[in-house]
Amino acid sequence: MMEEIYIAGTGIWYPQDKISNDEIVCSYNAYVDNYNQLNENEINKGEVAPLEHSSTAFIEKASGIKTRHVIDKKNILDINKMMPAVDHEDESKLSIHAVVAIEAAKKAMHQANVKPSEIDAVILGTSHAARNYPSVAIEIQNELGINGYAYDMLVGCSSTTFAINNAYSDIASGLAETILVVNPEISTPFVNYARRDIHFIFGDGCVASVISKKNDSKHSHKIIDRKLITKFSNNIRSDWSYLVRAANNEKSYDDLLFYQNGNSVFKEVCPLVAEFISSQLKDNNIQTNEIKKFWLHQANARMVNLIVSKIIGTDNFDTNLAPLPIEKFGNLASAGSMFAYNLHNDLEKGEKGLICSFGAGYSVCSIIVEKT
Ligand code: CO8
Repeated sequence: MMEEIYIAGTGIWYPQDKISNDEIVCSYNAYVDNYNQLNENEINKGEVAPLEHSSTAFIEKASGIKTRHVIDKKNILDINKMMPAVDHEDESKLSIHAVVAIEAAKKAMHQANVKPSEIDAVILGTSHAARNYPSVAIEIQNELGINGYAYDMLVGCSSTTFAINNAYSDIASGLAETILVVNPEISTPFVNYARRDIHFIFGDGCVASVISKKNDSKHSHKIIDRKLITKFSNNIRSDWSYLVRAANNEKSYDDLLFYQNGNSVFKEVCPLVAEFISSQLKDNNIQTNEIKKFWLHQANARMVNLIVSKIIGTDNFDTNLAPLPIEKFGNLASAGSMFAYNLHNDLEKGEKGLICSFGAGYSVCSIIVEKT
């Protein structure tokens, strides 16, 4: 018989700075007015297209986002900067990814009731590598005094669930008994705040999870099934890379940042994920009404609601069934689904829930769990 493996505890970190829709729109619109004024002659001659204002009403209707927590509100809203201020990283201090991951990891270890000495590995999954090497996971392992091995992995918005899946596989194979998974998502340095279709979407945050054979925490869920799929798409891309320094063809930094065809993502990913989850439930002989919580990737509130309504066959359901921390935190890239799990961890013993990420790749990972 396959051994039982649990999500034994989780912890989250998010910055204190918070930006409302009105604040982000006010900053963006000031940038637009300034741009249009500076380019007035070219705009009048029809040589440059004027920029259009953003709006709080559009953001709330299109995404469900009301606020986002960020590492540096002041510089993001300053129209002469439009990005957070961060330091170059080097050996003189812990990397930002390590600092926030350690904060979240301490809470996860506390919930899981495990000490660093009981952990056999650290897996860090994130959408953006902080550097090429050494792995930030090894830095975290060293700082927390964890033995065994550690490594970083990148799977866009599915980095968290894919990392949990790796942890499960390593435990199931006997390589480890307890693994710390950390998912720092410091996205705002990579957001182009001068783009109307993107400026409102992302926040910063980090989640950590302890995956273990050990089950002596009141927060734990047994992992029942995992299912993964990837399908190549150019609809969510970032071409930033170490090759940039040597590239022959000219591109601006802005061209290398995150960009997406959000509408196509919406239209293609919703049916893909709904069918994927429905077939997973069928394969496991689980009725849709047995799933008491859908902790889904927080890219867009409409997307979460559409996917759940396709799975359960009605759009008449309570947000309690599919929580939406996106309202407060914005899109936290891969950390979103486990943020939802951490903040809405209220199933009764024996009840089932489903964690599912989806995003760049495309990549999807769905994990069915049962409250112990
Ligand atoms: N204010 C006013 N109007 C606007 C704005 C704005 N801010 N932005 C766009 N509009 C306009 C458009 O120009 C368009 O006008 P028109 O009809 O005249 O062309 C109209 O509003 C409608 O635009 P859209 O069709 O684009 O609007 P949608 O209803 O599709 O909403 C969303 C846009 C919110 C982006 C939506 O498409 C969405 O959420 N899609 C899903 C995207 C998604 O899931 N992406 C995954 C990204 S996360 C991920 O995979 C990890 C990546 C790593 C993180 C990167 C961090 C930097």
